[in-house]
Formats: sequence, structure tokens, C-alpha cells
Amino acid sequence: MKAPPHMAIQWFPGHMHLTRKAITERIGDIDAVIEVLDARLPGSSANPLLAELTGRKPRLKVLNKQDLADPERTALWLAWYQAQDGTSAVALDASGPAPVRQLIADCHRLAPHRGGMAKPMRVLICGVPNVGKSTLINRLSHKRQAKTGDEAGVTRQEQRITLADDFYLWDTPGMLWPRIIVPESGDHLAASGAIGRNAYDEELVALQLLRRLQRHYAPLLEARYRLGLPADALASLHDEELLQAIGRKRGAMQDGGQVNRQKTAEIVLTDFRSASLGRITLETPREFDAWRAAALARDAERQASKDARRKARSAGQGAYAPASARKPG
Ligand SMILES: Nc1nc2c(ncn2[C@@H]2O[C@H](COP(=O)(O)OP(=O)(O)OP(=O)(O)O)[C@@H](O)[C@H]2O)c(=O)[nH]1
Ligand SMILES: [Mg+2]
Repeated sequence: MKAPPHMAIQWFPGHMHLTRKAITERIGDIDAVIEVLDARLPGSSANPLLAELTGRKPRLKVLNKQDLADPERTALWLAWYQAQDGTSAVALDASGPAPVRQLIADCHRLAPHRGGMAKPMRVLICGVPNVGKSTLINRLSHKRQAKTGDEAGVTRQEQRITLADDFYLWDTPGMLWPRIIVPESGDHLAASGAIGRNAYDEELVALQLLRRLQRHYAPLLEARYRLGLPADALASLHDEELLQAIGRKRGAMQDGGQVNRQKTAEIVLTDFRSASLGRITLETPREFDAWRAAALARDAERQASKDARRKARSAGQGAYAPASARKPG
């Protein structure tokens, strides 16, 4: 079955429920929370429930995979977060020799009363699946203590990692939230690899990704696929035509000489994920804010009309019970 144009991911596997529960139970003994975001989609990879789950614990946002993201946009996001009260944010590359150890100093700054054997620092690391939590932890501890892998859902259980005698980290399984209200976020999370392969339609996600790229990164598309089109012509192609053109160029054909759309979609997604297309960020703070505002407005409207229908129904039942429902007098 095909998903609607913006796929709804109604998805909350069991281990995510457990993670949510584990965070709630653990949070009392935590001194700081590191929220790992994907620098290619900082808004969409931020868990809207996190504030609720972590209460008033000091939080640090890490924009990870900055090596894959557009540096100009990463600067926009950092400025955006830093302008918010009580929020610190840094951009990192957990897989490279970046100044990851600066994070340790950041945690001490966030929770200055902690440290020493009697009061060890306890830091919880959370974020969506596949964003690089375990990689970051391994980099911090200089050891391969946490299992990592290039797919969603590698870490299955909360795990405590000892960084030093007075510094503990908790690695948690990647977590999504029960309902993704902003449709663009669902698409971006799927494109980034945060969502298990079977929970979305690759063709639809690739088409949406191509539309985003046409708008902001047409020259990168041309550089990668050599379609022989000037940037403005490429940007105005129908997404479906663009997919077809890429498929033909890449020889992703099927019997009968037609383009294999599934295979082409996979090529586009792989090229985005590996940054073979170049360094790309799918959203700016302003765009994301506008999407969220629109989504919340649509949601409120839906809720209001649902409430109105329910009210009408119950009023109807009270005042005009159908004859069949009345007891014969
Ligand atoms: N290019 C790049 N790749 C990264 C970075 N950090 C992590 N990765 C890769 O991203 C993939 C996922 O990393 P993990 O550390 O397993 O991610 P996780 O957040 O622990 O994932 P789950 O346990 O599934 O929730 C791996 O293939 C890592 O090598 C980064 O900063 N840059
Ligand atoms: Mg992990």
C-alpha cells in the first residue's frame, strides 16, 4: 500500500516505549542531558517530548554529523539555539577527531556542583535512532564500549559507560515520538536514516528529498548526476521527471526499458546519506518554525472539528433519539 504524499509514520516500537520509561526513571539521578541532533535536520531530529521527559535538567544540544551538513546552515542553527535562554549548542563530527572532549568541559559547566568521587557527573545521551550517540560515546571514552552501526536501532538497551571514576555516561536506544506532527520532519528523518527501512516508502521519501534539493541545492544535483541542465531548468523540473532522468543517467532500468523507480530512489537516498551529493542541510530554523506553526494550526483545526462532531453527535442523541432507539411505549 502506498503512503500518502507526506507519509505518516505511526510508529513506536516496543523498545522506544522502554527507553521513554527508562529516561523517566533515570532522570532523577542525572546531572546533565546531551541531546544529539542530526546537523542535516536539527529541527526535525529534536524530540518534542524531551523537555517533558527531562524536566529542568541542564541540556546541551550537539549537532552531530556536521561533516555531512551545510556549514552555512549549521552556523544559522547554532546562532538560533544560542539565542534561546539556557540552551547551549555545539556542532561536532563524532566519527572524526573533532574536539569531542570539549563536551566533558561543557558538562562540568552545566552542572558545576558535580565532580569528584562523592558526586560523580552523570550524563544521559539521547537522540533519534542512528544519529551517532554510541559513536560519540566511544569517541569520548577512547574505547569501543558502545555498539554502533549504520542503521536505526543498533543500541537496544540503556547502557552505563564509565568515562572516568567520577564521570558516567548513559547510552540510550534511539527514540522517536509516538506521532510526528510536522510532515516535513517525517520525510527528513526517513531521508537521514533515522527510521527503519520498512516503516516508510522510499520512492515518496526520495521524491520529497529531490524537491528540497531542487529548491536549495540544484547545482549539487547537476554536479552529481550530470543531467546537462542549467540550475534553473533543473530546479523547475517535476520531481517525477527528475527521478526518471536520474534513473536513466544511472542505468537503473527494468525490463521493458523503463526506469526502475525503486532502485533510483535508493540511489538518491544513498547519495544523500553518504554526502556523495555534497554537504546538505534540509532545513533552516525559519523554515522549520514555519512548518511547525502550520502543522500545529492544522492539528488544532482537526481537533476542533473532531470535538464539534462529537458534540453534535451527543447533542443529537440526547434531543432526537431515533424512533428505533426508543422503547416502545
Ligand atoms: N559522517 C558521520 N557519520 C557518523 C557521525 N557520527 C556517527 N556516524 C555514523 O552514523 C551511524 C550511526 O551511529 P551510531 O553511533 O550507531 O548511532 P546511534 O545514535 O547510537 O544509533 P542507535 O543506537 O541505532 O539509536 C554509524 O554508521 C556511524 O559511523 C558523524 O559525526 N559523521
Ligand atoms: Mg546506539
